[in-house]
Amino acid sequence: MIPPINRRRFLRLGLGAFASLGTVLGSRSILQKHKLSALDNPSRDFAITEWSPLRELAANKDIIFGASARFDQVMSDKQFAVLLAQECRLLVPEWELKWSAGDHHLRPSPGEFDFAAADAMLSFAQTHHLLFRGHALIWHESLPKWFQKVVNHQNAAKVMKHHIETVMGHYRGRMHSWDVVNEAIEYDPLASQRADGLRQTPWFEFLGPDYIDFAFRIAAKADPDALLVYNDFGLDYNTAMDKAKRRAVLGLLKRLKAKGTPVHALGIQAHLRGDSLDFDPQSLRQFLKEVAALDLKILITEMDVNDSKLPADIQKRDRIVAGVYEDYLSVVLDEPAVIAVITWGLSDRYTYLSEFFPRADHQPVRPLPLDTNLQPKLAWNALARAFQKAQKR
Ligand code: 9MR
Repeated sequence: MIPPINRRRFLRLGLGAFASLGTVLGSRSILQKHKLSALDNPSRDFAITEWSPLRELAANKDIIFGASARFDQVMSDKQFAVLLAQECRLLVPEWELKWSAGDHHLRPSPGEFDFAAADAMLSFAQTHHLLFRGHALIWHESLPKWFQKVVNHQNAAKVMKHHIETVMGHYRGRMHSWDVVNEAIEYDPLASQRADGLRQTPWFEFLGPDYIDFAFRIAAKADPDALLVYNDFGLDYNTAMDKAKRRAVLGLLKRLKAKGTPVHALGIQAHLRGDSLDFDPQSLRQFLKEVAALDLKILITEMDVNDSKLPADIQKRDRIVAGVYEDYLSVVLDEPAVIAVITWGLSDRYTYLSEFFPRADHQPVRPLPLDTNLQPKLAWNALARAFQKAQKR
């Protein structure tokens, strides 16, 4: 999770001491505003020639289009569920396969597994011919309260093995892919003490850097049919931090491949920012090429465009967001190793961004392809156009 720098943290970091910083930030924010207005091109055309569901437009190029959703959304909102089944070829539960998220607990206690919600989602997926994807087996977030009390150096390997074997075993042969390890590189690898940038998670602390290899080896045995994915964020832009993250992720993947770890794909989350000025097609292409050269597939796993800093005007905002979708996808879909595009939610009706990154003006956020009334926005057109322009895999 990206920690916002609030005033208190700002002061705690000691930055408040620099009296001149206010002036610097002031002029920088004017410059930023000026550059932001350049992001909007009112004459940019998102016209489309074919109104087929995204799943079909993507499938024409052998690309999988999917989205995440939650149990309560799929079960209680019929209108939404219809759209999900219509637009998507793949479904990934946003909470239900994590150890513990929101009010859902896959792992209520050390000895228990509650598959009811994820099972219901799988059955929805099967009824509507959607592939099912698992997220996430080994992650430092969304761990249950008991984890800290129960798991230690002595039993961590056993706990990990038991979790992966039980959960993957339960869905064996029925999953498209699994995020086996999620976000194992530090939020900012530049600030890391370690050259490899590995994040200091409980798993790392208990088992050392080899926990990643260990998890993948157990996973490969538990479900030999599933595509095994390493998933991470912060890989999208040409900033110092994202460049360091790309380097660290590539390093990790190279080490895993050299060891013969059964990792099959990189998941690039692609939580994009509508106000970023740091998108650089060439360096992104290069990164994708280097990943593909390791004989790995690539999945875009959690795409959305954060519009919290964009102008309030909805036409403008939607145009900028759609532009970000189209610019990004036109680059990534040029790489034949990219086999799937998954958005983190399908409709603005349900997006984690409204809780995690609300707008200062309290207007609803608009980061996804469908609006709150489930109508397609320009972002939908952008996805459709990108699939139409893509080469067949
Ligand atoms: O969208 C998810 C939010 O509802 C959960 O509270 C949170 C913790 O489980 O996770 C969010 O999803 C994250 C995903 O699992 C991993 N990548 C970043 C996503 C957004 O924070």
